Amino acid sequence: MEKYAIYVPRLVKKEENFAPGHRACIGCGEALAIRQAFKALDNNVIVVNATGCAEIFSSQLPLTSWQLPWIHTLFENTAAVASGIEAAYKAMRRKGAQLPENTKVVAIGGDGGTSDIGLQALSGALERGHDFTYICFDNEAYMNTGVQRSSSTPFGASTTTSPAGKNSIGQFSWKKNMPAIAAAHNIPYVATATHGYPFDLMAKVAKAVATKGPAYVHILSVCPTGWRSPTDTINRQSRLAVQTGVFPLFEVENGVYKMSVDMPVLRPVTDYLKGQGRFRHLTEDTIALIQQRVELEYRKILENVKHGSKAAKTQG
Ligand SMILES: Cc1ncc(C[n+]2csc(CCOP(=O)(O)OP(=O)(O)O)c2C)c(N)n1
Ligand code: SF4
Repeated sequence: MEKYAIYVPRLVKKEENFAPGHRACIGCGEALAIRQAFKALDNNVIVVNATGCAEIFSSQLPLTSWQLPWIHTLFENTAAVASGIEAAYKAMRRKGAQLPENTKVVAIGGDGGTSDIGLQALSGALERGHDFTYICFDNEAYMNTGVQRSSSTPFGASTTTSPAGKNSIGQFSWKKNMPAIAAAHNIPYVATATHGYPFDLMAKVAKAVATKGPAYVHILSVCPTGWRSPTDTINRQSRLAVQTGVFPLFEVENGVYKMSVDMPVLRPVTDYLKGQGRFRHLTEDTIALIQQRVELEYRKILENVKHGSKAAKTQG
C-alpha cells in the first residue's frame, strides 16, 4: 500500500449519511450519486425529498437509509417545504430558541420533480433567496412510475410515453436546460456533476451547501433500467456523457461560468449512444443531428466561460 502516493479510501470519510440496504435496482446510478453527495456533507443536514425513485427505494417503512433528519414532500412543493424549514429555523433563532447555528437544508428531486412538476416552487425559492441547496438527480425520465418521458429526456430516447417505432424517433424535443434556468435566477452557485467523477461531485455538493443563499446542483444519474444499459457500465456511461459533451461539467459562481472538466476534443456522441438500448433505433441522420446539437450547446458553454473569465478579470 505504501507505494501509492494517494490511497483513495483515505480521501473520503468512512461515515455514511445514506446507508446501504436500500431497494434501488442493481447498478442504480442515482443511489450511487446520492451516497456520494451526502458523504460530502456532515450530519447537520435536513433532507427534503420529493416523490421519485430516491424516496421510494430509501424509505420503505419500517426501514430507512437516511441517517439524517428527512422529510417526504410532494413533487410540487419540495422547494417550498425546504424554504419553510430554512425560514422557520431563522425565525425560531430570532425568538431565542436554542438551535444549532449551522443546520443546512438540502432538497432533492428527480428530473420530473425538478424540471416539470416542482419547477414553480423551485423558481420561487431561488428568487426569494433562501439559504438552501437543491439537488436534481437527473435520470432523464420519470423512472419510478415506469420510464415515462420528462422534459429532461434527451432527443431521440425511447421511453414508455415516447416510444420509438415506425413513425416515431422517440422523444421529439430537446432536453430542457435546467442548469441554465437555475443560473438565470442569478443565484450564487449552480453546478453540474455526475457519479462517474465522484470527487468533482462531492466537492461541488460541499461547496453548494457551504454557499450562503440558494445553490443548485444538477447531477446526471445513470439508470440502467430506463436506459436499457448493462448494470456494470453506469460509471462508463456517466464518463462518456462528459467526454462526448452530452453532459458538460461546469460551475456558475455568481454568474461566472467555469469548466470543471474541459474536453479539448469531444468523443463522437455514438460512443455514448451505442451503449444504451433507448437509443438503439436511431438512424445515422438522427445521430448526426444530435452530434450537431451537442457541439452547439458545448460551444455556448465555452463562450460563457470565456466571457465570464473576461468579466472576472475586469472586476478583479
Ligand atoms: C403530481 C403527481 N403526479 C404523479 C405522481 C406519480 N409519481 C410518483 S413518482 C413519479 C416519477 C418521478 O419521476 P422523477 O421525478 O423524474 O424521479 P425518478 O423516479 O425518475 O427518480 C410519478 C410520476 C405523483 N406522485 N404526483
Ligand atoms: S429505475 Fe433507475 S433510477 Fe430508479 S431505482 Fe432503478 S436504476 Fe435507479
